[in-house]
Amino acid sequence: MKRVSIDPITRIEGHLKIELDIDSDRVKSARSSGTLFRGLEEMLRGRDPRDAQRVTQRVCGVCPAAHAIASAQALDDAYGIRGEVPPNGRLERNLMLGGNFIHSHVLHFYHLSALDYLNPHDLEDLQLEDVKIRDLQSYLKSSDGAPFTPEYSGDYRLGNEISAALAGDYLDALEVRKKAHQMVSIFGGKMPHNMGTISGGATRRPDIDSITKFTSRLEEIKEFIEDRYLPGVIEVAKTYKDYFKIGKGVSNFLEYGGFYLKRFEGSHHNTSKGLEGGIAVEGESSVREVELDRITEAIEHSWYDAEARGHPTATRSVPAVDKEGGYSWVKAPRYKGKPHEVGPAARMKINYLKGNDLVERELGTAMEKAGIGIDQLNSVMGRHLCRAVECKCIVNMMEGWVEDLVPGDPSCARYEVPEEGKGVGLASAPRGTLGHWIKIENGQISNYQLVVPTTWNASPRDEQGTPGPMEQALMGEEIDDPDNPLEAARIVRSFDPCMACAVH
Ligand code: NFE
Ligand code: MG
Repeated sequence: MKRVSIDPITRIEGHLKIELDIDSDRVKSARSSGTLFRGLEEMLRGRDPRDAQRVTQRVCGVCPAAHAIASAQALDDAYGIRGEVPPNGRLERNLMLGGNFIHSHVLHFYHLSALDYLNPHDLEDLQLEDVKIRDLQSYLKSSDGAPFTPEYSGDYRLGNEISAALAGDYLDALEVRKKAHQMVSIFGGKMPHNMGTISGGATRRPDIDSITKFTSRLEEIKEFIEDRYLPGVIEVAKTYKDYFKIGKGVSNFLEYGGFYLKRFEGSHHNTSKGLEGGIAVEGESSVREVELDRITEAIEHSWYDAEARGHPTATRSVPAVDKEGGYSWVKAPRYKGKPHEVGPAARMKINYLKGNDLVERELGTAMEKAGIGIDQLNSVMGRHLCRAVECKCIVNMMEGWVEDLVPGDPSCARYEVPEEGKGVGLASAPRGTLGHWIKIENGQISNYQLVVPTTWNASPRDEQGTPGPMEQALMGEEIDDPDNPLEAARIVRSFDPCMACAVH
């Protein structure tokens, strides 16, 4: 048995350590460890509830719009104004979140993952027309390759032509990310950490200027997503088809759903959403409803005190630094006691099975082009493919939302801030499904708990000793060279882990 430690695993957000026990070239056991304590939930206690939207966005610079919406909706719920958010406020929230999704998915594929498959050094001696790529070539020749040097490299299979196209897209993706950030800031004031999402709706009344600026960027981005990102992912997926069999995690997928299409209608579940929620269990063709009271967090192997165990309405996140058996600052969220994978693969599969027309069409086409079936989404390439398909679906929906804005109409409800209350805010975030739970007493936050996408995926073992989704995706897989565990890096990165979020 050989123990391999990847610490930190690079090109993700935050600090993640992966420990593997490898025997006869196979992973016998895997441990995922968040190595940083942050304590934002504890910091929120005693603050003005309206600070939640500001503070919780600081959990992360990559998905702040998701935290903004979850916290604003938790406040809407606690204040009893969920149904009063005007259409402009609802649409602007969707548009800011959509901009954040585009940025995050494009960042992940090109700047965090593509170098697992594309070796920029292959390009050094090619005769290429593209000026930007020629610049990249001369840069690579004059430097030690940073920031393109992958730590775990090899098994490069893409031909020169695809590699050159992807390298060009890698550079153009930087510009796309900038435009996506600008889109969020048109309604949010700035990005990351927008100021525009507040309880009651959003701060900026849309006008012709903001709508035009938003639309022009959306159309440019759309071209990139449809003509380059999605086809690029399909090309990589076809070349690495074996990775549709590698990295299969748990057999349960979870999503609450997000992007409200109508005014809030009594419950999150009943309100129609651009991407619907549910539970998809492998081998079943129907999707089950999520029962929120069945969510718990285990902490037997996390460095937290016993108070942190249970449902997010009844826990605190008190650290227990030297706890025996602990190996992570990430808690272990479970649904009905079982680990569930969250993220684009879960969301796309759930929406496909529920008959969401847009997802059915786009995912169906992409699966056909990649030559796979629905069960293969639970894999390294399945996750990449679903992320790109989801990006295309969201851009498509955003075109409708921006058209529905009514210039000059209010974007926020008027309300009184009550002294007491409790609420939940649920949202889709780029890496999966997100929940915020708030309790207000004497005008202050008395408790605030977040259960975050990467907390689900990168969770450690629970009280039964059941490993988390990413741990299970690693277990049983072949590692050709334990000194260069590139298969493990590819599996982990396919989840797009964000450890800043996971530990919060
Ligand atoms: Ni820091 Fe996040 C997303 C949220 S993930 S990126 O997407 O919420 O855990
Ligand atoms: Mg939490």
